Amino acid sequence: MSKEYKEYFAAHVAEMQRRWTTALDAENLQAILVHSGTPLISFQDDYEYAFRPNPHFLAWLPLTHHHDSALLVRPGKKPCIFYYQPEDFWYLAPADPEPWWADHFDIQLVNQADGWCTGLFSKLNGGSFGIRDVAAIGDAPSLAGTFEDDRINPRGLVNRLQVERTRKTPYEIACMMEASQLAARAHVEAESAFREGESEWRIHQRYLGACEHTDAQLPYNNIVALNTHGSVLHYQGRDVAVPDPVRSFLLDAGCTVNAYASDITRTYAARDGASGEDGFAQLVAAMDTMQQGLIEAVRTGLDYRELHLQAHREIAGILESFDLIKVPADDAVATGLSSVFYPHGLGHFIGLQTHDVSGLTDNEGRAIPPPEGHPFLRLTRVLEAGNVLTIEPGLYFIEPLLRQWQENGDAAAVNWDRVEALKPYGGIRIEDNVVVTETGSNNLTRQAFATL
Ligand SMILES: [Mn+2]
Repeated sequence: MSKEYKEYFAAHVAEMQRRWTTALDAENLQAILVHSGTPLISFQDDYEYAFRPNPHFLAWLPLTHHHDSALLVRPGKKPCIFYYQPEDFWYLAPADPEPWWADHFDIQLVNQADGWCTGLFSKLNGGSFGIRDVAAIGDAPSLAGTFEDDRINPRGLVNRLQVERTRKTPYEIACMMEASQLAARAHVEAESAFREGESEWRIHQRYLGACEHTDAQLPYNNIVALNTHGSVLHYQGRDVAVPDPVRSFLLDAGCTVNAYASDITRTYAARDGASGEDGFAQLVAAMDTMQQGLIEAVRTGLDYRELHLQAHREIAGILESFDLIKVPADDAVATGLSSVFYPHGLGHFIGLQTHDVSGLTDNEGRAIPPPEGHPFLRLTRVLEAGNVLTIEPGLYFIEPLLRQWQENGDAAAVNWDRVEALKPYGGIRIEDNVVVTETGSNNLTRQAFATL
């Protein structure tokens, strides 16, 4: 269908140069130094925490584990990377730069962690500006020794660069498509493990095996939930014991390609016995149809808050038609009852970060608040072409929320017998990753499953 990401990389770097030059002009600066980051070592130990490079660095370079390097961006100049490649016999040194990306950069190899600093000053001496004309972006402690406070992560500049990151280039979309394909393959393997009666721990291992990721390479911690664990929204366990009976399986898991994420959720009913009688499988099917309908509405100019509220109305409609509530759907939304079953937001931007930047601000950096009563919505923008976001409605039987409603809400509005019957199944979430286009949207997730 589409070209490989490498074929789009030259155009991506050119677009990044154009965007950053515009931001530099607007902020009256001459250059930006982006530091990839420095590993954090645990207290009184020699053990490093899992390292993730600065996403502003990753937006230029596919160096997903590369610390203590820095990139210098100046208008009209090839971007220059101070590429940290120490001689080390404790750790594997970073490989030599690969031509497909390296050809677009001026590469200076440095073998000291602060080598970027010497390199930066040699560039300045040959130029017509000083260190005060350079902004630094990153969290490396060493930046503070070189830059004054007001030049490290200046708010106006960072906001401009983050807003640009909401508009994905063809290279970025190709990376995310590949991340979707990897994750789809791993989801299919995980579903097989579930059908074979495996534990959460084993299902997780089968997922990792299918996508050839380590845990640290995943964009976020997989949610691998059997039965009631599906009602814990960020369930982090990996039970080694298999519950009896197995009723349901919720898997929220993604992959990364060049640090670009996919974020996919599927929910399955066990085929043997009870799930059919209680209507859980039918409920999953109804949620899937509803989620596809929401994606139909995605296009340039749509206020995402409206789509979130539409999801509430539709989920309340499903609750009504499955006899889980005894009030009309509109009442369930108005009283907050729909939030008992669906307490999170419809979705979020996705890219170099699973919950990608600028979802809650306009293009000028002003906050766009979520609708009243919906504090967890992470995306409140009007959509633009090139945005990539998730659509992930859910319906859960969450013990503490149900209890609170029973005690403080209109208890008679709920059909408690039906709720009790479905509670052992945990919950349902269906999540796809969608690219906004001029005329509609492009569903990376469904395409990825279809091409397996
Ligand atoms: Mn998500």
